[in-house]
Amino acid sequence: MKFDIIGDIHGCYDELIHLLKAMGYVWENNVFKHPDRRKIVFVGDITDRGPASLNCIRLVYDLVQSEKAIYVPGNHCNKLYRYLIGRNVQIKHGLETTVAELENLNPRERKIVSHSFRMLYETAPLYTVLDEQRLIVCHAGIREDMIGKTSKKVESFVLYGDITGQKDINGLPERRDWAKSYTGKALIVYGHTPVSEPRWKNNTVNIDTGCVFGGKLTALRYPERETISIPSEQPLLKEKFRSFPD
Ligand SMILES: [Mn+2]
Repeated sequence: MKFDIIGDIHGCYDELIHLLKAMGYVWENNVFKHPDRRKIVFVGDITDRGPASLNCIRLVYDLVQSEKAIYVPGNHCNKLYRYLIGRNVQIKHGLETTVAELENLNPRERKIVSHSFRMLYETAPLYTVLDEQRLIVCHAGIREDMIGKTSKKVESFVLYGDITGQKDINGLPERRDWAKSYTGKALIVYGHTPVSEPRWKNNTVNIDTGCVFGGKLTALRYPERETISIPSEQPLLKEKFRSFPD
């Protein structure tokens, strides 16, 4: 099986459609299909901040339902899910855009899209192990010793990365560079931390190229290990991108 793994979308629906078409997916019988029967894998954070989060939910839900795609959740997905099941979450850091879209719907439409997202989230694996354990897709990363496990500690790492609990000089949560010490054989494909170009490090690749911050939406084609990107239609916010010393 061949895969096209797509980075953090954050409501950038138009760029997602462009990317799927650029990779050869065709719209047929109300679903995107690839003539070579490739499968899409989403790294999570499909909603929040961008202009069309609900369309992203609808499309990802339909693709997963029709077994054309696999979805793993990101931290924004986790928070939206908790909001939808009535937990007391803070409506900020991008969630406010998705909530505003929901509030613009009539109650029936709102119920449908909320139900779709809840189903999507509840049936999603925390991360996915593919191609006979040669490929792992997870939102923020995973340590080699965590592969195959699903404890609370693993969940936190997969959703938020290797956080220290401290803030960096820009006031953002400090994240350790876990990829730097990864020595595993499986290729780990992840997102979560916006970088201006896909970042390869020790058999890991970060494909969150900050589409919602004016970067680009990137996919990794596997097993080819080639990336393809679509430029963002959003204004560029340079300060949102991180760089890593090698
Ligand atoms: Mn994230």
